[in-house]
Amino acid sequence: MKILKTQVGIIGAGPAGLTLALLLRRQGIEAIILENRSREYVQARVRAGLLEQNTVDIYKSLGVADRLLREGQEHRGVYLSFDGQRIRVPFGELTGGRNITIYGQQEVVKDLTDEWIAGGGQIYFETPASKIEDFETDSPKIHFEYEGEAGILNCDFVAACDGFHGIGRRTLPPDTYKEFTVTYPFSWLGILAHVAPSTDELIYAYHERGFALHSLRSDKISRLYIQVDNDDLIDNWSDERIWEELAIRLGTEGWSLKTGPIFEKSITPMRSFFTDNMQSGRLFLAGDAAHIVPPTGGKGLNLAVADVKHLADGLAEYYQKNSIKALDNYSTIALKRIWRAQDFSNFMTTLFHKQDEHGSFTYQLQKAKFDYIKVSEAYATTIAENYVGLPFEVFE
Ligand code: RFL
Ligand code: PHB
Repeated sequence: MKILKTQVGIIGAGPAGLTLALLLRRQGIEAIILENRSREYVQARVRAGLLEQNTVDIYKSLGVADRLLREGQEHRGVYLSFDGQRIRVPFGELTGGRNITIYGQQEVVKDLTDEWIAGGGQIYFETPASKIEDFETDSPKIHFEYEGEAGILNCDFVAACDGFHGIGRRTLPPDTYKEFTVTYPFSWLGILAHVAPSTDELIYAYHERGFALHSLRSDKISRLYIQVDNDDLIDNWSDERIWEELAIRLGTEGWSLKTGPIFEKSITPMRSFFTDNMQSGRLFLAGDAAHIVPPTGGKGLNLAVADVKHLADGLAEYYQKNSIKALDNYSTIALKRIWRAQDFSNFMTTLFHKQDEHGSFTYQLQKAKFDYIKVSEAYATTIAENYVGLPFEVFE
């Protein structure tokens, strides 16, 4: 039996777990990370790309933003398109200079893992945590399996940063929380392609054939998405059909879409999910373990980072001042931002996806919103400030 001991036992080496580990190290608090998958697998997982200002600021303060600042692209606005008419919402003027940065999640994960290991941090890959015990006492235990051997990680606190399918949420006593789930009647087909982006900033588009998003990764790689039915299959979508559909949905006068070889293709269902409590005793949930938002607002990774910022603050107060107050408040503080993000993600999703017949009542409401953004700085500001992410002080 392998026995380990640390102050904070972290389950999961996604953005939440890795960011938490580095925030704790800065406070002189020890942590060990257990990760189910291999290092190669975690670093190849293609997901998010949009980092809020808060997230970039945290990575700068942790000294892990060199590559992000070099290779990531700062965007000062976003294009919104409706029935072929495209407008731009500038962030600078509307948010007092806050921006977003486009940088792939797997690059973030690589940078964080390298930094954690370079500083002597312990991380066990291919080590699934199977059970969390005694979290209502001062000495919780995480059971795991490593190289075919059973093990126990003894710790003061457990941070379940183990994603939507992890064991953390299932371990919370059922009478301590309520779950909320909304399944949207559409999915996203996402691609990565070897082609220069056809835009300098993201384009979110409503079209009568469905939503489309043009995002990017670098000068040579584009990331694009289209709305498909929930029961659609990737095999129905040849590369040619995907490019044709994207060109139609994103199209606007005087603009054309560049195409190139597609090297990644996958379908993701859209859902909102969350729990109204993220802790019990010495067990804390963070990131996708506690909530999922549809990706239309670009909020998932950023919420994960915001959660662990609050968790790290609470743990620092415990170890430095022997006070449990901030930790007790963790869910309450984190949930304020999570509710805001749920609302904004739902707003962006329902504004840009085809939900009902083109020309229906729902469609007219969508169009009315789009037309209002064009004429009202107040409305555009609401979108801009949510999109770049509200500062931490707003929720504290
Ligand atoms: P993760 O990244 O899922 O990491 C959890 C880790 O826990 C491990 N694990 C376990 N380890 C040990 N023992 C167990 N029993 C374990 N069970 C699980 C897993 O292997 C994994 O490594 O969760 P985390 O850290 O909370 O991070 C959340 C983000 O990954 C997620 O919210 C975003 O990717 C969502 N998202 C986006 N977020 C943004 O902020 N901006 C975006 O532009 C954006 N676009 C997206 C997205 C998600 C997408 N998909 C595929 C769902 C676009 C897409 C298409
Ligand atoms: C991405 O670049 O993958 C991305 C960007 C913005 C979103 C969702 C995904 O809203």
